Amino acid sequence: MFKDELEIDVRAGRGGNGAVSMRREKSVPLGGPDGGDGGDGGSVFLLASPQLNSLLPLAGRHLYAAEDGRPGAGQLCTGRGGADLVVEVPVGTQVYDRQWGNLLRDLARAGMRLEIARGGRGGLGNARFATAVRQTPRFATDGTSGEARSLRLELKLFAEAGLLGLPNAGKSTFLAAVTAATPKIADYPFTTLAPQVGIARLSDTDTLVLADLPGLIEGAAEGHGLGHRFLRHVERCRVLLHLVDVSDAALEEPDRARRVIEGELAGYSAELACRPRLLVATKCESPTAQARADALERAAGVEVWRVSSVERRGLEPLLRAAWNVVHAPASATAAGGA
Ligand SMILES: Nc1nc2c(ncn2[C@@H]2O[C@H](COP(=O)(O)OP(=O)(O)OP(=O)(O)O)[C@@H](O)[C@H]2O)c(=O)[nH]1
Ligand SMILES: [Mg+2]
Repeated sequence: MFKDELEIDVRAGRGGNGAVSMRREKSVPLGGPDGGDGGDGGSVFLLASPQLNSLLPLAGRHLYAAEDGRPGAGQLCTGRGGADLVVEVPVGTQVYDRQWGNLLRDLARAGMRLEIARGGRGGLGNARFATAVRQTPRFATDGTSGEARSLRLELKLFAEAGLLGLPNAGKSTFLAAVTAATPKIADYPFTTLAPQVGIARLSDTDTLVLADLPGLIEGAAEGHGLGHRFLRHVERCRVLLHLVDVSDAALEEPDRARRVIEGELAGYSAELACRPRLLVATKCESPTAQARADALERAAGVEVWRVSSVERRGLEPLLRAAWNVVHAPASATAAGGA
């Protein structure tokens, strides 16, 4: 199961009240005030964790509340502070205020921490209010309440390269061939129901994070099929690998398949439509598949990368090309586009 949208409430702890207390000791008959302060309430934090890649683990609960501070006590005892609550969310989670709809923070990197609701302050004990003219104050202040917020969390996966294509194009097989990921693969459309991420190792130092998406179909931008709602996961990809099946068993003529996906990208957002792309002919094994790849290249007018995930052919040069786009200087990437 995968979840990329979630609404939760967060509430920080209340500060403990300050205490009203007078010192009582045999040796000190007229003891002064000794009421201690209340402890501060705990805050709620969100922490971007690379261990998670879905919001699902958070869905079991609606309210995330930190602990209240304890009240102060006599003998100048300060109440214990309430414990903070740290809620782990997947890297790439965007945090919106549900009431106002604005983006509060994009937890885009592992380890990013956001104080989303600050704990209330502890109240002051009566000892704080003693002065030369008011030696026995009989009052203290209450702790303040902690912040509370309603949030909408939206996960946009963090991958450098996104795999796009019609259902059955061979996206998941490609991901499985170049990374340690084990996506479900089958010879029917819509095998992949949720995005999957894998990391390809090109060398000891070079890696490429790839996301496999459910297949897109014509009309996806208007909500057909599954693909459109997952397209946001490639919004942050620096390069898109557009996979087209050129085998005898292809469901669609390759150039038409290509144009369907191009159309859906354009329908989704102009920004995504001009993201750098590499056009990839998959299942390129037989001579007829090679011929179809050649025809695709002529029709598209861009270079076609020929691969076979099953025979493990053409994979490394394609990964290297994608890596080069990702790591190209920003200006070159912006000017690129395929
Ligand atoms: N011969 C051959 N078959 C392949 C290759 N890559 C994928 N296939 C087959 O194509 C079918 C679809 O592969 P998937 O990887 O599930 O395709 P997908 O694009 O992820 O499909 P959806 O998740 O439905 O969008 C499976 O039967 C695969 O075995 C390849 O390089 N060569
Ligand atoms: Mg798939």
